[in-house]
Amino acid sequence: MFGAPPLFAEPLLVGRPNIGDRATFMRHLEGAFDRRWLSNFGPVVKEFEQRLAQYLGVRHAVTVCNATVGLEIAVRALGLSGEVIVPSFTFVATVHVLHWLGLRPVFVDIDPATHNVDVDAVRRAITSKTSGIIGVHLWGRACDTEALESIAREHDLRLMFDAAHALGCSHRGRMIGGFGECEVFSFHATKFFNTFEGGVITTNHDDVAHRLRLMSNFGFHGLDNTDCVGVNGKMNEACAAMGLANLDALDGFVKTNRANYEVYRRRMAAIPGLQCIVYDDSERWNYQYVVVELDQAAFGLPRDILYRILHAENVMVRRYFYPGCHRMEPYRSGAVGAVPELPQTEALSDRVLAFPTGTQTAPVEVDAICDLLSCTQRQAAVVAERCSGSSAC
Ligand code: T4K
Repeated sequence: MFGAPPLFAEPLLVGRPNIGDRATFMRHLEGAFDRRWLSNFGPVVKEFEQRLAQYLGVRHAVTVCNATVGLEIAVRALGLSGEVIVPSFTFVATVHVLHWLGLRPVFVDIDPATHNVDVDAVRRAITSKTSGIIGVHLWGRACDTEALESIAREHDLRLMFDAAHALGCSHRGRMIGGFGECEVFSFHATKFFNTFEGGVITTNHDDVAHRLRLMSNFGFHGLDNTDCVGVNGKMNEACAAMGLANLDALDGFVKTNRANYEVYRRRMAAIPGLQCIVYDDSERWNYQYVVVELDQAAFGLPRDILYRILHAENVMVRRYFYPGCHRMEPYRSGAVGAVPELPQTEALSDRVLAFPTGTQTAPVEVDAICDLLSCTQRQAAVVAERCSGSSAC
């Protein structure tokens, strides 16, 4: 700080890729080269889909080139139209997909305890034009799927989940993947489990799976015939090779993330004003997002000052998901109607920080980050104490 070299010589990043065994990846890739079969439902993709379906305990796993396209295909496959209810506190892809497809995203607020959609707000947002709900299992913590399923049944709405963060996480003992009519996972490089780019749509509904497969391949049914509109949403063999190598390594990724998370959580419990996300032992987690809420009064500094201090020390925390989609373009200019007030979303997005973890971050580095946080908080408290009552401050 203040002219001294940063605490870390190299930046510690959120979202550093976890990479499984390179030889396994290369072996699958060599097979694809030998076969001269690189895309369009090759054997590596097929094996990857089978292993995913087995791991998640679902009937169908339809791989896609990324989760954004996966969400678009899912929205089309479920036949959503008009208005779709969605949280604003999410990565902007969830919302862009709807606007991109000509639908109207209807933003709802979140429950500050879970960061997921507030189910009462969902009920209040239903109109005669509502066709569906997209819940987002933020940070891998499941939405209140039971409440959302019952709202969907009651109002005859389609229900799907953006499960981009949730591979390897469970809800009431069941792996996320089989809730709603379908769920969409991201395998982007920054996710705890990656295929460079990629994703999968999971479902237990045979008819939905059929449409997903058609739509991810231009609607083709046979060589010269299309059954419906479609897009090129296919995963290729190289991405699936990465997926197979990373599936073998998945338990190790979780173990590493958990070790880091436990250091963060233990250390932050002793720092006033910081509240680390709780992943309790009642479920399975991937521990990918170490999300921390900062209480400015108790910590002594605003979130954005701490953000700058950490960046100056090469701890590249992220403000996921500031400022909330409804305060981003084109939504804040009213592209989908009046901009709603979402007090919980706005307050939470002003106080969150996501910290580095994953296989490129060691527990000893996490300890050093927490030393820095602790020291910063103590200094802030001293300055606040000295300034109290002083007109110069
Ligand atoms: N729904 C939700 C809830 C999502 O969070 C996402 C994606 C989606 C849907 C859509 O999924 P995909 O269509 O992407 O499959 C990143 C990711 O690009 C995005 O996938 C992810 N969510 C989002 C939360 O994070 P940015 O804008 O933060 O990316 P960027 O380039 O700033 O990188 C993030 C961090 O990762 C940096 O610290 C750098 C580091 N990084 C990144 C890459 C690509 C690496 O260390 N190595 C790498 O190869 O969006």
